[in-house]
Amino acid sequence: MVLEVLGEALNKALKKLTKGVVDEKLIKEIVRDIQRALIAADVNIELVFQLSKNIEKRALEEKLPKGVSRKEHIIRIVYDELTKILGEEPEKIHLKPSESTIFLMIGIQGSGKTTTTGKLARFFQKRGFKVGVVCSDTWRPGAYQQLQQYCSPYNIEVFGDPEEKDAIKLAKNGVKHFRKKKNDIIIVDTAGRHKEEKGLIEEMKKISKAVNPDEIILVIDGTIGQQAMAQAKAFSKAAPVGSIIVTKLDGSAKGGGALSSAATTKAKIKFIGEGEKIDDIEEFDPKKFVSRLLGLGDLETLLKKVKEAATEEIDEKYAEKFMTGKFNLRDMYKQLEMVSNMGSLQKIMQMIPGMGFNLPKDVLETSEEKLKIYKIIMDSMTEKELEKPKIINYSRIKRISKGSGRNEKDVRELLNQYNMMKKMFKQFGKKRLPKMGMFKGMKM
Ligand SMILES: Nc1nc2c(ncn2[C@@H]2O[C@H](COP(=O)(O)OP(=O)(O)OP(=O)(O)O)[C@@H](O)[C@H]2O)c(=O)[nH]1
Ligand SMILES: [Mg+2]
Repeated sequence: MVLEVLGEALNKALKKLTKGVVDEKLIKEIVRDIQRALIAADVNIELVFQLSKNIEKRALEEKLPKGVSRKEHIIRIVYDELTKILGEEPEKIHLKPSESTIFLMIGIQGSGKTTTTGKLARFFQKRGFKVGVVCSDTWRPGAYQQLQQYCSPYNIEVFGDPEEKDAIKLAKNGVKHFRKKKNDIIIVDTAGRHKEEKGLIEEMKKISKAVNPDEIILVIDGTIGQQAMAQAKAFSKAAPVGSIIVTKLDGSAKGGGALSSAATTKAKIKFIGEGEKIDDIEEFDPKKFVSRLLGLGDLETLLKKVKEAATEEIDEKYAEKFMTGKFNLRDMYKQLEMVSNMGSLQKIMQMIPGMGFNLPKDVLETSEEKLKIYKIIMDSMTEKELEKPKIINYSRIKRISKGSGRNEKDVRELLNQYNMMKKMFKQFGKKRLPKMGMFKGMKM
């Protein structure tokens, strides 16, 4: 598990909530514990103070949402504030739907570029993409073999030539080679060693010009703590860094510092590396990361509960939208998400007079796994498609499938579910449009 030390310390602080009365004294004590834990993880002092001030203020002043205890509320606040400093929403890497997407890996010596190149190649291969890897490192002895070692067990092709001394030529030829083969993704690994730093930056710029990457990925060693920001800024000056990958979070006590400081730069953290093995990489999702960090297995339940309290009163217009079949894909997703929490649609249906039958289970119940897949697919749709799913024809399905890395069957399944729900609701709506007032106060 990542950042164990920090996680344990935060967890211990929050555990105090379960003992004794939650009063101002205890809140202050917990905030102080959290401060200490974050500082120990090398999180920037100013950031720590801002964060603890926010937590304290909110914990003392905010009104408790209905049905939520003070303890739960404070955990929620800590979670919120920690998530905020890490960037809240996950940032995705964009892939070009119809031609090769080129990633250029850069970073200082030993930051983990080559390892991460292998990990990324495998990550995308697992999602159905054809990936090629280019070794343009002419400085590190055995650089090509190192890449081979990661890639060959998975039949990921590595382009390189240990005899060639011209890095720019290697990069260019490698990209050309994989373009010809119509690879979806081409990852170019570069050198971190060089005679001198200036030369390294120069070479990086030249390679970038030669291959014209879609995304420059900066690899940062997580053990450097809050210096990560300075490093990200220095590289961004030399090249338009599009995303950051922070590595070695498995063994570092300073990971919190590296993540929080890299999160303040323009380029966003999109992946994190948590080990030396090829599968030790994951997409960086601040919310998921924080809940894991806090070690709150039941955080999900808690968040649901808070959400439940907040959505207790459902919007009449929203209900009407459904009952008349005038909802779009986004509405459906929101609905499915809620339903998977508490079976609310069924409840609504049962409350409609004269509708004493049950809805087919598979239409209403969508597993969390499925929901995740739907979310990924919907992320690859345009605004127009989300609003008006009717326009999604075969070529759009193909594009969405490619962009999301899910197969066409999944895309079709999502659309089918939408159409089915729409049809069903339309029928019900026609039969008997309930007085919308009855939805008021109902949990959805
Ligand atoms: N524990 C751990 N080790 C890692 C991680 N990522 C990389 N490493 C190790 O860090 C060392 C350097 O990794 P490389 O991938 O060779 O780094 P590089 O940036 O390509 O290095 P140069 O090519 O010399 O610039 C290796 O021993 C890797 O096994 C990680 O996420 N966790
Ligand atoms: Mg390397």
